[in-house]
Amino acid sequence: QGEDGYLAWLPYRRQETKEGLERCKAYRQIVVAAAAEDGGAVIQSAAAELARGLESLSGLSAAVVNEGEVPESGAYIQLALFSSPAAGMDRLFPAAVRTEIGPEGFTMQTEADTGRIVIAAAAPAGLLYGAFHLLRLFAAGQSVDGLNIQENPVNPLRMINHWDNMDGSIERGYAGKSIFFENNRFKADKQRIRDYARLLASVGINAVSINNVNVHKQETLLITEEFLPDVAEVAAIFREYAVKLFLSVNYAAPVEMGELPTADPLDPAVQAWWQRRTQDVYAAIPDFGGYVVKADSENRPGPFTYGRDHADGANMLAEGLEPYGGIVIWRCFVYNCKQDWRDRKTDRARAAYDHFKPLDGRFKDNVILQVKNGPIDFQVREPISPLLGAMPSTHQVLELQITQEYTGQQRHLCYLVPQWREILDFDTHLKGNGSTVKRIASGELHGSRLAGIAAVSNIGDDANWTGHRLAQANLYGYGRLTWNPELTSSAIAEEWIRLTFGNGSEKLIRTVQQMLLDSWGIYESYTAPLGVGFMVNPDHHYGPNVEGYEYSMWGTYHFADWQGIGVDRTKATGTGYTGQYAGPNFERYESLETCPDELLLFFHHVPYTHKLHSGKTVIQHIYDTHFDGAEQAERLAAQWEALAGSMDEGLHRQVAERLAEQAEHAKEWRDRINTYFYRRCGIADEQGRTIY
Ligand code: GCW
Repeated sequence: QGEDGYLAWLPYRRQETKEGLERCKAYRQIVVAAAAEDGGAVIQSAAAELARGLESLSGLSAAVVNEGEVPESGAYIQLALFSSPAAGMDRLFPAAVRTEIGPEGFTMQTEADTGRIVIAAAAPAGLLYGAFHLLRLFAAGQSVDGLNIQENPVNPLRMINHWDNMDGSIERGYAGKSIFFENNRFKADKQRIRDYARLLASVGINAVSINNVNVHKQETLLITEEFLPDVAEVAAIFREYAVKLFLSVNYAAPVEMGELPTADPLDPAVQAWWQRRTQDVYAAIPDFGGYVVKADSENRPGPFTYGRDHADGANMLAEGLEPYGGIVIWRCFVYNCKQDWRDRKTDRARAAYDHFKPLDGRFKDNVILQVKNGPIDFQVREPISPLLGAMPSTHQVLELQITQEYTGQQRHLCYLVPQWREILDFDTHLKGNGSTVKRIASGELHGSRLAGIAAVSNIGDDANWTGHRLAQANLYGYGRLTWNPELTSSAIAEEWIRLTFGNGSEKLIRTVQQMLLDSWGIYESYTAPLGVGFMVNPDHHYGPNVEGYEYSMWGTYHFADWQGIGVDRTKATGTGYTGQYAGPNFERYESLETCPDELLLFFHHVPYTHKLHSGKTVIQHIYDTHFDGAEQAERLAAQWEALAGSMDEGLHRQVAERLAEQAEHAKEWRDRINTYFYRRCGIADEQGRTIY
């Protein structure tokens, strides 16, 4: 049952208990009560998923039947749109319930006398999400008696961004090659894309961009007649699973394709060019999502070349998309990547806010700004970007990174859901207490029409999608959390484990859950102390290199000298970055007394002897966390070892190998970091452990 990991969390393992098995056996007929017109394909996917899942869970055949063939007696599952005249709909779902269900939500009830389970929704996507929800209950061995569920996704946009190139490579990909492209074309075999669409839909993802935000020569042509037929084919696959397709576009496309001398957004010829191209795109894909744009960022072209700003640039594209209901997702990852390391005034952390905040109110209504969770770049620990929520008149989405660029590259275990929970729970105080990032992401805080979360994918064509088998938990968790940011990290972990490994061994479930929950903290402790980032090897970003970026142009410094370390970003004496935060957060970060330990060196430059709230000095904290982190990485491997025999051998070995590598590599991190700082400051470890 999918031990190679291809089925990920959808293997629907045969139920282990008699009770669980009986339950699945009872529900092997799926009745669709909905008009076949629009959304028919999505409803068919929902029904087919239920049949496939129950067949696998029960070991008996299951079937989708027409309304006319409704079984006379016995339990069955019914999928019904509110608009359908199916039996008992008004009684089960009175108006008061229906009004609570949004366009992608669903409601579900088990009828007491018959055992019939009815999933109902306003639109097809809701039925699909309801189907996967019900399958999760069956697979987890839970009772389905007396169900009375109402669910709506909290975030309107729940998106995955791919950084796939058409040559088949994936920027920051750690799980093989692209499932979309090879040899500068689309892959002929689309089966894998369909299987991927299932995975995404099963956790509620509703949008995907398939090509890298760094749009190179070949990818620039994705919006042309050369590739639109292929794009349309892929869009059609995703459409069956209610996932909208987006493309990343090259801001300088009219120039790079040799069609215009300029890409100036205020030039009417440029505007007309994009309108025409966009018209072509919609002719091929009527429900196309829109464009994702990385402009004026890391050497990519953009409106700055023409003396225009980002509002000019984004609005020009938005105009072309507007007649079709398309949107522009404009990234805010804009900073000076040609900084002189000697220049202590320029602070990369400030850049996004400095560039975009003044433009609030100038963007068209179909533009969304995409803001990375931290002000620098997906480090294991960063403060929350102060730009999030700071533009009340502008739509925003939060950008997260599922691919583990800076968190172990899927060779180390790092379950990121706890980090994302922290981000979402962060109180910006922008509109008083409780102005959390999750309320900004959902659009609720500022009443935004467009809002949500996007994240960089961690999958490739490795048999198990994510390289490290346990890294599947991050993709799963991202979807679930984006659907409902109130779900806890531990509940999501348990769901994923039960779906992936089955319910057979309580020991396995608890062990893997604990490993996942501990892993982010462990990774942080042997890599980046107290909010310092970028102590990694340049370019590929894997492995320790304390000064790898210290004298570079990328603006990512820690300023360690013989006396101290950290970046003074205070208003009083530093770069003034703290001033971008609202009142209470500004005060908390500005003052050494109140700045939380884990972010201390992000905000302050302090002597190695500075005492933390924990009571330790900075240098002793560095030593302790690194010794401890390496030990804990070893413990992870040992915990996994104890599970040998409780799962397929090949699967066990695959993860064991990665954990062994992690434990070894954690020692390298420990010794490099500890030795570097010991040599810098000459202060001995209080416990006299070996430092080189
Ligand atoms: O994290 C950095 C990566 C780049 C990436 C960039 C971005 C796609 O190192 O590889 O480019 O961010 O987010 O645009």
